[in-house]
Amino acid sequence: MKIKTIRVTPIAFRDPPLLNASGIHEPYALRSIIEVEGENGVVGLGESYGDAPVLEVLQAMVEPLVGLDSWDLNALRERVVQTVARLPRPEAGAELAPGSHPSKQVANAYSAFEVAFLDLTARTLGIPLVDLLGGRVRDKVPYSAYLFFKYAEHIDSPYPPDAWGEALNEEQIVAQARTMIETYGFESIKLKAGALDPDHEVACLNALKKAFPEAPLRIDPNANWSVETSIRLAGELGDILQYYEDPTPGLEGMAEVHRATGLPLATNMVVTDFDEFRRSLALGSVQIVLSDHHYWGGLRDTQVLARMCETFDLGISMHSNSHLGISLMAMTHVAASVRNLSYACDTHYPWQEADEEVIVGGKLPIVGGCVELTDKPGLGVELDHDQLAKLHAQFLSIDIRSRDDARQMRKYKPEWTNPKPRF
Ligand code: GKR
Ligand code: MG
Repeated sequence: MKIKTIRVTPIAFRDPPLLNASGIHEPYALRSIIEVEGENGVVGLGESYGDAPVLEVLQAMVEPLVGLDSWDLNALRERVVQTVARLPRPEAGAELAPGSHPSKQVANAYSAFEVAFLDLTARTLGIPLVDLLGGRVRDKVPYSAYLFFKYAEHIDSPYPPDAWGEALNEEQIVAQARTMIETYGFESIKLKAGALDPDHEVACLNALKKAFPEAPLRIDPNANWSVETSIRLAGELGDILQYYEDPTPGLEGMAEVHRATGLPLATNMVVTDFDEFRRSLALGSVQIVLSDHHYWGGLRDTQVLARMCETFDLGISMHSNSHLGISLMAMTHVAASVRNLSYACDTHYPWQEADEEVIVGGKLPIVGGCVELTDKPGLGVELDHDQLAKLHAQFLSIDIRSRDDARQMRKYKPEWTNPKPRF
């Protein structure tokens, strides 16, 4: 289907004060919503990062893509490559979202439009998007309870505090897990670590094990622990971990931790493209790759990655950043097409507010820990234009233009710096 018009709309939605290795989430997360309209009037949807450097590329793509056929993903890639080559290369920041790194400009712009192109094609054909990916091998995709240490409220948000409350100790983190599990039925638990004292974080994971003995557990310090700390704590974690996610920086560091502990290591930080995949294989750095179609280069490259993981006997699952329902459905469609999906995927979705979804009908249900695919065409969701306008107005009303969790943390702790690793 020939493309008539493209719209890229930056939005901002509330994000709770979640702690991580870099600092703390800002009061708003940024995304871009992409609409690709065909000559038949059908609109394909996409969702991606909303940080300024990414947004610049997405907006620069609007004109070169008009007139292309939504089938023509090779031409899409070519035009992304040409456009990025013409733009100035942004500086790298302190990203926890690898997708916003300058080296990912092509991969994430391609991905953002690939989803929307596939959605347009599938809607035009009247089939679910997953059918363009070879069809579903499962009807629903499992996600995990993604726990964060957090403050009770933001220092600088005009909104009242979120309903989750503070989570800094064992009792509070168990309560957070209980709410998440009771509300969404998650069966696996991931604890975002690298924020507080590592021994305290391990004590919290042990408290989770006690409270939810059946749930597979993961801990993710986002590479904020030294090799030494990672190995020492593995001694206490070994028996209760399903996998150890990015304990320490670098492919070499991860390989050393794996050699010393024998634990399965997962990553969304050291294997973020096929070149790193190759180097990781040579070093034995990771045993599970957490894919993210937003920066791996789309839904079809995620399938290629899954095949590579199968070939080399690695596990595969999915990483997430703060996102809304269009991304959740794109993740769900691709995960439903991956035969060897080995673990429940990550999602930040429960952290987003019910009145800030951009799709018709509000937030998508997560039931029994899963998101279910329907037989509706494309991604199976429609854009709510009033909500889009509201969240775009919110974007225009704030001054955040790139995610910076360290800058936000300095509002609480002016001396905050980010040595890597911190512990
Ligand atoms: O949202 O604070 C966060 C996470 O730390 C995120 O930025 C990471 O990219 O969720 C991610 C992860 O698994 O590393
Ligand atoms: Mg991670």
